[in-house]
This record gives sequence, C-alpha cells and structure tokens, in this order.
Amino acid sequence: MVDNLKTKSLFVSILGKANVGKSSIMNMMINSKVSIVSPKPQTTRNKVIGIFTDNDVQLVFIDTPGIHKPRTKLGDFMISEVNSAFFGAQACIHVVEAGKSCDDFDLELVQKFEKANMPVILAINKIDTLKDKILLMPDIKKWKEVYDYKAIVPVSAKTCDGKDDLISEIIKLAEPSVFYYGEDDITDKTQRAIAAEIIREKLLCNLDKELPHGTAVLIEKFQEREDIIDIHATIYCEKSSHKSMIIGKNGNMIKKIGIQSRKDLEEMLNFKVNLKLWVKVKENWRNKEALLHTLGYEELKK
Ligand SMILES: Nc1nc2c(ncn2[C@@H]2O[C@H](COP(=O)(O)OP(=O)(O)OP(=O)(O)O)[C@@H](O)[C@H]2O)c(=O)[nH]1
Ligand SMILES: [Mg+2]
Repeated sequence: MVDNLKTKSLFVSILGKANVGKSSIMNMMINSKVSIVSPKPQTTRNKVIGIFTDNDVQLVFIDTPGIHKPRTKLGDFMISEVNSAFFGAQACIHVVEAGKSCDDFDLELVQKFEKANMPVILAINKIDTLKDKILLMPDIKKWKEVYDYKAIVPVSAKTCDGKDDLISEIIKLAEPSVFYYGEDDITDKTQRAIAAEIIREKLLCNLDKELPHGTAVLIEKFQEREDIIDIHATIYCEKSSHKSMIIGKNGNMIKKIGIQSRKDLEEMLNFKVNLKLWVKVKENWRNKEALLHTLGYEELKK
C-alpha cells in the first residue's frame, strides 16, 4: 500500500487530429491495449481512460476522438467527448505527426489551450518514419512558435522510442493527491465494452474506405459458462449492400472478422471464447439519437 499523503496524480487528456497516433501513444504508456487502433481516421469514438501507476505517481490518461468537422450526430457526440476530456484535464498531450505542419484543427486546439492556460506537452509522433532524426529540428522550431509547450517530445508509438522521456515530462506536472484508481487498474472500461471495440477494430481493419465508419457493435450476451465465455454481438450497418460486404462471398469476410476478434478477445480475457456475430441494417443510425444511446454513444449534448 502506498502512503496517500505522499502520492501524486494527474489527469492528462490526449488530444489531436484523427490518425496521428493518440490511442497508440496511450496504449504504449500504459503497456496495455485498452484503446483500439486502425489506419482509418476517426477510429476512437468515446473517451477511453488508461491508467499508469508507478510507486507514488498515478497518471490517468484520457484518449479522445480525433478532431474533425462533424457531419453526423455521431460526429457531434465525438467532438463533445473531446471537449469534456479537455475540461476534465489538469494537463494535455497534443499529438502531432513528424513532418506535418500545424493546420486549422491544431490551431483550434491551441486556442483552447491558450484560453484555459493549459499545461501542454507536445508529442511529435511517428518519428520512425523519418529518414533522419535531424529532420525533426525544423519541426520543433516551428511548433515552439505555436504554443508555450511545457516540453516537446519526439516519440514513436511503434518502436517506443521517446516513451520514457514523455512519461518523465508528464510526471513533472503531477500534483499531490490521493490515487483515484486502484494501483492495478489499467482502465475503467468494462470487458463487455472492450469486447465491442475489439470487434469494431477488426471491421475498421478489414473493410474498405467509408464502410466501417457506418458500423457499430452491440454486445447482446457476455456470459461465462464452465470453461468458456459466450459472446454474442450484433454489427449494425447502414445499408443492405454494406451488410452483403460485411458478410462477404460465402461468408468469408464475417468469418475472418470473427476469427481475428476471437483471438484478441481470448488474449484479453485469458479465457476460451465462443463468439457469434450477426449483421443488421439500421439506416442512418449515426443521426438517430435513440440508436446512438443504445450503441453507447450516450452523452450527446444538445
Ligand atoms: N509508423 C508509425 N505508425 C504509427 C505510430 N503510431 C501510430 N501509428 C499508426 O497510425 C495509425 C493511427 O493510429 P491511432 O493510434 O489509431 O491514431 P489516433 O490518433 O488514435 O486516431 P483516431 O482515433 O482515428 O483519432 C495506425 O495505423 C497506427 O498503427 C508510429 O509511431 N509510427
Ligand atoms: Mg484513437
């Protein structure tokens, strides 16, 4: 047990544009995969908490959806998640990609930092993609002019390069406080919610272009029985033509998604899993509030 009087903690929101590697960075820092990752933008839809505890310090990371221009009610919900994560944070990590310039979305974020006088660390991610690290110098120079960052840390969530530097810069900002979570906790998400996200990750990784953005996963059953867990899930999509593509020729696509999902679910649960998937069409569900609530996108702000 850690002496509460000597502990420090910090709530840190991880913010930035879509696809820059926010979820990958959070998973790297907590050494566990609690937030799904895919090459498609707008992978993360809800805030995801990841907890790092080391001796007398607890860092509570809040992974957020990528900043974008919303076109649906689901998009509005995602941006409301970003805003609530921002207002609940004591510090932020602004994630950007190496070699990319600051654009309007970054500037919008920086304006919020300025208004709140927020302590922010800039993480320049994907440095493994640079041919030469010297190429970072002009990037760092440019970003220094954008905001008075507490630190600028080049990282690679892929190779874990810069991980220790990033963690030690965040720890410098931690404040005396009790721990808000148990020392062994890594997230506040239920296994059921993580299971839905794992299946959604496989949809994002296997289906083409825009199609996976119109999908959602609802866990209908999650029940342990002797030496196996039964997980039944419904995949919602927006059109019957999409349903055919998710099922695939001779059911090949849904089989592939099922096999990949079961493998990850068994790894996460450390238990044998019997996974059953159904596909249903719900037209325009991304604009229907009642359905958004059912599917877990429920803090919709009017
Ligand atoms: N080469 C390289 N790829 C990375 C790195 N970090 C993340 N990626 C890849 O970038 C893509 C996006 O990563 P995510 O972690 O899902 O990005 P995100 O910012 O959370 O994206 P959204 O949730 O859509 O906003 C994935 O294909 C990752 O594998 C990195 O350090 N190097
Ligand atoms: Mg993400």
